Amino acid sequence: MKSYDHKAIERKWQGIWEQEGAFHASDDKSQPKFYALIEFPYPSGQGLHVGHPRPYTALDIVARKRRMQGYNVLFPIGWDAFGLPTENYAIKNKIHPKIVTENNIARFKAQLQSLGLSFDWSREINTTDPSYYKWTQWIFLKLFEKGLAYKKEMAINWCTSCKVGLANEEVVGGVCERCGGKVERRMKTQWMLKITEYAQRLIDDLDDLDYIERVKIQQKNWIGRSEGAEVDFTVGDKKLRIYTTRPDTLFGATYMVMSPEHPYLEDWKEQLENYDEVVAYREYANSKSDFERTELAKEKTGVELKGIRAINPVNGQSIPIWISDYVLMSYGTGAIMAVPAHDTRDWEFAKKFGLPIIEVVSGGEVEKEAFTDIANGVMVNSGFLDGMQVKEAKNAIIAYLEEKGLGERKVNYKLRDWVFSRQRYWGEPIPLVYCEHCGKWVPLPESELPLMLPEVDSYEPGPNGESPLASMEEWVNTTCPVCGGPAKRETDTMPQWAGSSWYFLRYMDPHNDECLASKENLEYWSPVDWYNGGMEHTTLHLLYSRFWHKFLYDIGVVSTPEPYQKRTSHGMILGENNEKMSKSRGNVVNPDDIVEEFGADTMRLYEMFIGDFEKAVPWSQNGVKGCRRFLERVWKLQDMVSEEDDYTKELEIAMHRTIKKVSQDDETLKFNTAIAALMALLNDFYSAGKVSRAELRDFLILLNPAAPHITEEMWENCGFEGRIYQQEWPRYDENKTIEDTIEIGVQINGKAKGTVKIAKNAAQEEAIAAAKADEKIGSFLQGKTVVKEIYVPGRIINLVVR
Ligand code: ANZ
Ligand code: ZN
Repeated sequence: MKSYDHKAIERKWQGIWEQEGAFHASDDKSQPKFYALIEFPYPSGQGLHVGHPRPYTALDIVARKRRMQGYNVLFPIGWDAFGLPTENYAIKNKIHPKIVTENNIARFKAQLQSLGLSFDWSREINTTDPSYYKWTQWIFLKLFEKGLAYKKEMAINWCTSCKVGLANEEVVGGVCERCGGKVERRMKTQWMLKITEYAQRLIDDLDDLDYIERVKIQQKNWIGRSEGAEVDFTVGDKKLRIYTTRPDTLFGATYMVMSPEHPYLEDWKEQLENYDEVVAYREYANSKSDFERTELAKEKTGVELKGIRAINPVNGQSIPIWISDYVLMSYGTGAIMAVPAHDTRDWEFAKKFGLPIIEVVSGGEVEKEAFTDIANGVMVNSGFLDGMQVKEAKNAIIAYLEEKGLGERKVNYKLRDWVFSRQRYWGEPIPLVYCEHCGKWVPLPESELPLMLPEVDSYEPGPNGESPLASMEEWVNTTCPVCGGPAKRETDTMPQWAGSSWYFLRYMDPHNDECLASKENLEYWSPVDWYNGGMEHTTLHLLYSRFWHKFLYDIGVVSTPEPYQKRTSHGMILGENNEKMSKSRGNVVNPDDIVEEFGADTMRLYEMFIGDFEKAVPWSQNGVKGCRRFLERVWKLQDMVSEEDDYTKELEIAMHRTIKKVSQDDETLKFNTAIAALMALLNDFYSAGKVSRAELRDFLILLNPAAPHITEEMWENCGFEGRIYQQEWPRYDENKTIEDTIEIGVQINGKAKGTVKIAKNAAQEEAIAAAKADEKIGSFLQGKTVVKEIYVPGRIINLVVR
């Protein structure tokens, strides 16, 4: 037999699949469908990272398996190609971003194709293609038409190095998410999308979705629903309204705090004895990001308003008013009642400025720290609330406030509207013009879409952060579609999140030029059945695209209220020493090198075998070699085939068990243990010294989704009919899977840490994989490197870690 030549085999089968259109989704809607989706890549200049193939291979396994189970599978790919890195590169190297994008895509595409992923390349999309962004613009116009896009002068997060406004989500730890540059506050007029109108539905509808729990939790926290009340305090002839989640503590309010940007401060210009000090403080606060302002740990600052005081509506007490940066204008009403006894920030502020602390919920020592436990406290010093539990007191005080007209029950959300303009070149033009005569923003008629991105000489933003489009007078000056008078185009472009907010719909009908996708196709393919992507996209892309989809549902474009039925997420691949892979650390593994030396099948298998799919794992070149050795042993099965056409008696149970195990594990993200089961079965073949045709046949099918090329080649070599990708997924008989299992102890560095259940005759790989997959054992391994694995059959597993 020839030796295992991965290069020849992989080239051959990639060519055949392409030629046969093996993985094209069919338009025959009589079949059951399955839509598997991965997050389409941003074609950066760095090319593919070894982190990319991990989720791609996982869903490729699912997609290939579903085809074998008789589904019409849509497993598409495309390019999320607008955005800053490309534009910055274009500016630096004086190459048009379009060319940069083309080159990057060509490289990415070749890399992805070399991995044998079963994408339907006939549906490839590109967000920068006018035939695509025509529909991004169309959706924007619909949002505009329904009043969900509006322009607002606002303080924005301004990245001083990218020279671009950032959404709150793009500021991480006070710096720019992309470049790590300093973020300042600036006033700017921006297009906004009213995602807040969908806040409640975005929470409620999570209930019916199969998202992994941590995604649901993060989305809920991000939307940040809280229940409380708004209450009016009297200040002179004005009512100063506050928002509180703890109206029960109203008797403990010893001062008020307003945001330095609160509009009342201007109204009080005359009354205030220290107006200058207020203005100076506002400037100081403005230089900081919201993140810095609200950080719990930071030293509290503030200015007392001299010359005015507030009256607490429930006890008539006169209390001082302060301004401080920790109160944001963008949340609640921009003013709070401060209850230092029961709120940590207020407590620190009161201690610093010597303000009184009055306990209103008993159970703590409020002179030492704020008492914030709401489950066990009882109300004190609170008039008619005394003796009540917190929850009871909350309802009682709200009823009282509502009855007296002093306030009302109120739900608030942390979620802010989505800042939808960027003052940059490489994005979708916003299809609106401003007409002086009509006195408003006027949408372009649909027939004028796409509004093409014009050619410019320089893509650099202007010195004050204007979009590069602003300097193109010829393009900017146009006529009003309504009155025909002179009008000016909007020169901001859309943020990178625009194109990815609906791309999964375009895959359903990518070449349609009448609509974003036909009704029949949308109905047939929706929703995406399984979407896998990074946890870092939970609060941005995932929320944005759910919002757009709900909007499209409301206007009758799509047929389901939610875009994705199931959402899972993968862990990162780290460098060998458990550090993040990066150029500066010199620990980057190039997937091309692995594919070249060991083959795509080894690469794929390794990335699935590397560890728990949901956790971060370090790369291991030895692990790669191990997977290659496994495939070489698989290859040699060709010399061991017997003439028997059934399962042999000896291996019948092992066959049924393995089919069951692989079938189930591939559904629950346990690709590593699925592969371990195949390794164990291979050992069984070797122990028997032979493999029957039926055994080999099903073994190859089970292995095919993870290692598609070698299995296709062996299928052909062994004279099985057709292609392996056209076969049916093997079935198992539950009665024939029953076999003795044993419970076995697991040690880490010689110390007993738990037990796992394994098959009595489990092979070393299987036993070790079961131990690693165990939740308890796994938690001891987090962040460690396993240097030695010992298995004493039937007795003990010992892992030596560093
Ligand atoms: C009085 C009080 C007493 C509060 C107490 C808390 C505990 P969440 O849950 O995040 O919605 N707050 C209201 N508006 C604010 C703003 N614009 N900037 C900063 N803080 C603001 O938090 C609501 C609580 O955060 C509110 O309830 C208010 O403080 C504060 F024992 O009011 B609380
Ligand atoms: Zn007009």
